[in-house]
Amino acid sequence: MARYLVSMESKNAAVNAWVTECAEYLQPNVIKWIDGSQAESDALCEQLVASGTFTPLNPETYPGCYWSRSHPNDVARVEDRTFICTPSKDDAGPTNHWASDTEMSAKMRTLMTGCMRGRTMYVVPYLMGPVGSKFSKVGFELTDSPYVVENMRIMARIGKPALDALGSATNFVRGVHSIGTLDPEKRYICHFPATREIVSFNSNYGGNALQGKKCFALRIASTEARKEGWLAEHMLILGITTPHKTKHYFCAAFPSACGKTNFAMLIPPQGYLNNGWKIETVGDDIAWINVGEDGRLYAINPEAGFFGVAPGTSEKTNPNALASAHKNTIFTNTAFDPVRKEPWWEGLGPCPERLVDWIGNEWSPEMGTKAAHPNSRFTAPASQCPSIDPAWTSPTGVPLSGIIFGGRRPTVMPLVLEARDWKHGVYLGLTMASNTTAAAAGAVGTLRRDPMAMLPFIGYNVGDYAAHWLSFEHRPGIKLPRIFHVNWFRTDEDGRYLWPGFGENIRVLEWMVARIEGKAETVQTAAGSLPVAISRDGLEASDSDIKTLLSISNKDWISEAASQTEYLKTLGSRLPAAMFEENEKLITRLNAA
Ligand code: SAT
Ligand code: MN
Repeated sequence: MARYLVSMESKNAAVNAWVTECAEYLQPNVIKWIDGSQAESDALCEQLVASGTFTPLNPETYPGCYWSRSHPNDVARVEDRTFICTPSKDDAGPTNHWASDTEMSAKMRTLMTGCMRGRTMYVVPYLMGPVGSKFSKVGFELTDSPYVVENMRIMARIGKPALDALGSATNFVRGVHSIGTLDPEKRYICHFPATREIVSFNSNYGGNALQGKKCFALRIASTEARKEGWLAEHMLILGITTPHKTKHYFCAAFPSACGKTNFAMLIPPQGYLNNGWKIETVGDDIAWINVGEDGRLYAINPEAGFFGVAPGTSEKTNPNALASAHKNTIFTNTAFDPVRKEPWWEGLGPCPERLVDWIGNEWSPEMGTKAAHPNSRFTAPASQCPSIDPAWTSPTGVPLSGIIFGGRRPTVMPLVLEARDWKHGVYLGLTMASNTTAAAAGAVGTLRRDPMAMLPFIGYNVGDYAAHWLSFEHRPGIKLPRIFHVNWFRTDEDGRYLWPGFGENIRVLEWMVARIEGKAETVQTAAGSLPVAISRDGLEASDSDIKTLLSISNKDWISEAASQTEYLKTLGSRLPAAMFEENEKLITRLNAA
């Protein structure tokens, strides 16, 4: 190439050819290869401060931390601008926005021609998964956003570990990202599973722009997982140690902003701590799950950091998240205390005297607006989490004893129920629903079905996805974990939460562990198996609330089952008949009860 004097820092010819080809149409002024070093990070942060994108925080209380604001129109994932690009619409299925791969590819090429003019293009090699794990995978993100580079540095293993893992292989995920003009009308988040390509344009926000996360680790990876016989899921991973020193790992799927981070970092109540219970964190958002040689499922966390929701995070609700985010952390769209030079958000604690809100204006409580955006985030290294599990970087992953599904359900769903078997568990996951949150653009607080909390992230046809989950039952020698459904968000008629949540959620895990260890009884209901009782020692909850939480209303469930039937019908012709059969069995059980 004549126009760019690209010094190729990779020894991989396929990488170099692709970077050169992209630079030709993106037309950056400068190309900078990211090596992942501290010196490189220091220089980039200095540049981000000079340009006003980063405000350094208090070096005593928040060393190495920065406050940042996005464009006010660019604060969440944009599901209606997110596309799965395949030859046939049927491959993307009824839950995705589809575009023809050839058409979208050509369109993005045209739209993005020259978009990096006058800018630096950073070449970010990144590894998803622990160093040395055969389950880890390599991607490259070409981006003109130093903000993205600094976030990727926390969220993935960037630079050398990725180049080392790739070696001379050519199967890296090819990602192109440009801030463009941030024009929401021309915002595109495109996935090309067949060629392992990701293109995102006109957004600088988390899930749209940090391509390792939802784009690669969920949408592209889920497509590959199906072909290769594993699972890429929107799940936290936690370990629980019992007083008799047994340890169990769980994966749990909740939609965005439903408390995955809090659950993954749960601090048990004092009585539980005294008795020797311990919770440790492997990951808070994504799990890649493979079948081990012993037939058990093993999970790795493909990420290296947390991209957690700030509002509501406090010493009381999640001290581990706060501790993780007290150094080397980027705060995006929180409020800023200009006196203490600290971030602030609703729910953190007392409101400081002076505040700048997430839009950049002086703010006071009388204004009636929120100081921090409801989807404001902290990007923090997972290694800084006090509860991080010793096995969080284990190349083999951690063996799973249980899989948990859950959502925000003010009614219908009990605190916990156990699936009757794998098929029923898959059905519970596929039909799970939740009240929407601020993590995605759109209305907040309306009930939507969200299969396995993967609705925005399944990279292929949801019917094939259900079939893939079901197929695990037939794998030779498989030892499947139990499947549970939980609901921390049950309310009474006045909207009061019946369950205290947070640390007290360990009581539900305790019951699950007892089930797994064969030590707890259940009540069989039409909906699934419920606890006879859960431990209430030291729990502040009334008998009647507990009774509501641990029972089902047949009347409510009959309409729930009918709504599930209607939902299954929207999932298209590839949905396995087994899912309709589960629905029919549920209705039969309810009618017999
Ligand atoms: O998609 S993000 O990574 O920005 C956050 C989320 O919705 O889980
Ligand atoms: Mn998520």
